[in-house]
Amino acid sequence: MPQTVFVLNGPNLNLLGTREPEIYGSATLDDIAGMLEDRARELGLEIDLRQSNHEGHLVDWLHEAQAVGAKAVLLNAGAFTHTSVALHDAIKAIRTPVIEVHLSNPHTREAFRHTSYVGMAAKATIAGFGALSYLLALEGAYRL
Ligand code: CA2
Repeated sequence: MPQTVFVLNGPNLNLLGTREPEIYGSATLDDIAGMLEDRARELGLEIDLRQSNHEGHLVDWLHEAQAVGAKAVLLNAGAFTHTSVALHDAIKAIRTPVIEVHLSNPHTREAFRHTSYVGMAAKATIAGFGALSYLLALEGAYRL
């Protein structure tokens, strides 16, 4: 049975590819899902990609990742990255490794994006490569 990698996406990422391509690129979340699924097939992994605009859904899905024995979670928590102690605690509460993912590099942007409650709890962070950040995070998850 292939192991599953959860790919969890937070608020507004459902709009990816429709606005602000200069910051986030032109790939949609479906494009990213397709790219990850192609690579996952080669690696013998399965992708379970989800998006929600609600913080509690992301918390529940982190718990679920552990409950179903997922290999890893790739987490782009969107703006919750910079605000959510609940996500920080959820990452700490599970043993499943969580890799923080960002399309942009938050450290080159506004000061309010420089703090990451997710990053403080995550195993690793990949940021600034656009859609490729997700693929690089999958490569990292595979090697864990
Ligand atoms: O760079 C990233 O991946 C971010 O997680 C994206 C978040 C932002 O709040 C973080 O600081 C960095 C924002 C996602 C919003 O996505 C949009 C997609 C299309 C149009 C507008 C927003």
